[in-house]
Amino acid sequence: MKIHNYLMMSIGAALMLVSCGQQNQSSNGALSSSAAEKVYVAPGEQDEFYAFLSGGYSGNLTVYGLPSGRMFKEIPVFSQFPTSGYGYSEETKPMLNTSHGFVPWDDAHHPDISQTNGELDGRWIFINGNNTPRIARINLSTFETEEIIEVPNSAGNHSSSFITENTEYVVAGTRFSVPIPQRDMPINEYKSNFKGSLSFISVDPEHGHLDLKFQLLMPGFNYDLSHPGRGKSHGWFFFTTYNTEEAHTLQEVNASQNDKDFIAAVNWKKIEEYVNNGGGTKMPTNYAHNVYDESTHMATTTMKKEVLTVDPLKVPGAVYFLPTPKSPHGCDVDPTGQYIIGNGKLSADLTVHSFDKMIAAIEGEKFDGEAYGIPILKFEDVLAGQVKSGGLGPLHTEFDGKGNAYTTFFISSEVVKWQLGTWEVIDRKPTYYSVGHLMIPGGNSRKPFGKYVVAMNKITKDRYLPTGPEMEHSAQIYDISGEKMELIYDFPTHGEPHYAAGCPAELLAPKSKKIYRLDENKHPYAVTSPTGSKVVREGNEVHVYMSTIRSHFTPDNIEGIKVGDKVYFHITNHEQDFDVPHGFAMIGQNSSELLIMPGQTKTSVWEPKQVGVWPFYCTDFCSALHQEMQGYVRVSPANSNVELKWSLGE
Ligand code: RUQ
Ligand code: CUA
Repeated sequence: MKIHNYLMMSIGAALMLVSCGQQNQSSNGALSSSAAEKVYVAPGEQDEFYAFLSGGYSGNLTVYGLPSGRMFKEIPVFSQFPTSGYGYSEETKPMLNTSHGFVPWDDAHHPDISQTNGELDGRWIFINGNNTPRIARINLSTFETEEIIEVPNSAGNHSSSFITENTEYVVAGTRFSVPIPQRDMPINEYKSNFKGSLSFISVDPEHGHLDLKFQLLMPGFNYDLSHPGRGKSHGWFFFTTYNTEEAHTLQEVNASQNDKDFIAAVNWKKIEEYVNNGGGTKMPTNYAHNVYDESTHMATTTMKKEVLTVDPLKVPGAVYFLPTPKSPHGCDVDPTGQYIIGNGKLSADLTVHSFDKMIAAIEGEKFDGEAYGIPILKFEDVLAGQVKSGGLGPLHTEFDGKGNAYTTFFISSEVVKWQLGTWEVIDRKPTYYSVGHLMIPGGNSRKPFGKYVVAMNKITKDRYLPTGPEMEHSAQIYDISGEKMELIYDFPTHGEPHYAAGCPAELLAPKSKKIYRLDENKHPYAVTSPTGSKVVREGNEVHVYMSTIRSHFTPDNIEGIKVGDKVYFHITNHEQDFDVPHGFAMIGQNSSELLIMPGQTKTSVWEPKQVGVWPFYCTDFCSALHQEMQGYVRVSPANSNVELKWSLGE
């Protein structure tokens, strides 16, 4: 596939590594000085855009700057994260509860930033957990995960988490169809028995709180990706499907039989109305809803027992199928809301449907049969055009807001720029290598910021210094401000980014939270003044109410703990200064350290198993006396009568 030709030259003490031989990479590629200037953000200067890249199998979300490609943060979402103690602290453990118990990992794919009137508003970012179906909401002022809702009756939560243009709903569609409700049955009875659920989760406009409003129970296809209508098509949602064959084994052959699969067009406004008028059927189920409260610094889990399901046949006019070749993957809607693009991954051409034509065909009742009672529109009646791209394996499309679309091709490893309306290919540039998703800031909105496109690639190979058999995935930034795309930068990512969301820095930076106010701390174990520190025994449980400030813990000596106790360290950080967290780590604890933000309280549990005098310390280098920030706990035998006492400076 490519030629590796490393030429190593040592000049004096310097070692230069030059990679050449890639046919398409000419001297005016990423190494030219004008390209370097385009991505150079001088020391002390800041980036123009935030980019949020999903972490795929890392379960988290990473934050980068564009155009520098500098990584700013990893936001823990579905995975335990020892760096901050997320999923380890008592306050955040409930975030990872599900109906399957504590699930400390997921496969996070598609972030989407909240919108108002179809434009990014920068309040929240949503992301899906693909494996144990969940949707998370992250607050974009604290950059913390605030809410995770499990999605019942779903499996492989992939056509998610996309939002409607006023953030009315975050939508989650199932990739796998399954028995609904789940039950013991032969797998080969899949066909016509399994169902695919499309979930509409409402978002409270004030606080962002999520509520599973209704679930549409669709035929047993695979629902791959989705995007909302916008502008004229606001009120509709579009889902690509594959495996309309309803195969249950050897999918690579059996799910590729049909010449065309479908894009499902769902009129959610119509279904919302139906549901608001008492429509739908309540079904018993069990799913977790986890909410983090910023004032108590604590998450709680509520198990929900019921879901409202909707049979599409009960709401005439709500769902239609648009035939789309050939096992389409990406389902993308242009900024005007007129064009719906199906990226048929086994097709050479891109299929573009017209919203106006779709409405006309529906009104003219020109159907081409039905599938399980859902009308199928005629392909020719809804087709706006086809892009004869010459590429192979189209996956995803984004838009620049200037009438152009950019589609990734996995097999031919390129980004292709084409024009909406004329369907003409304008430019194509190779990616290194095998691009999956791509992202233009605001590319999934009415108002994209078409300056850069970021390609996220599946294979890295020789792009960076080798790091053993596994390389981090690579991303590439192209300048798209001109007629032709220009590759200007390469940077490594973390996990496997499937999709990203970007927005102008000025939308988020000014409102980014600096501290939590100590006088607003409502944590039940908070210590809001240093004199409030204490140690309280309740049977085998010991609660340490601890405070920290540069450079000590109060208390720092504790005696009277016994083997068999369960010790809760509730630590309040008394700093009220930006970017001064303190850490806490206890020897031998079966957990991670904690990072406690200014004004925040977090709890770490320790169950001492050995007699002795055991140290704890601050893990974050917080001052010149950081190494002095430490203390001891004396652990006595289970039957000892050493008195409980604590102190600082005695
Ligand atoms: S989607 S590229 Cu195409 Cu989840 Cu991964
Ligand atoms: Cu506090 Cu180091």
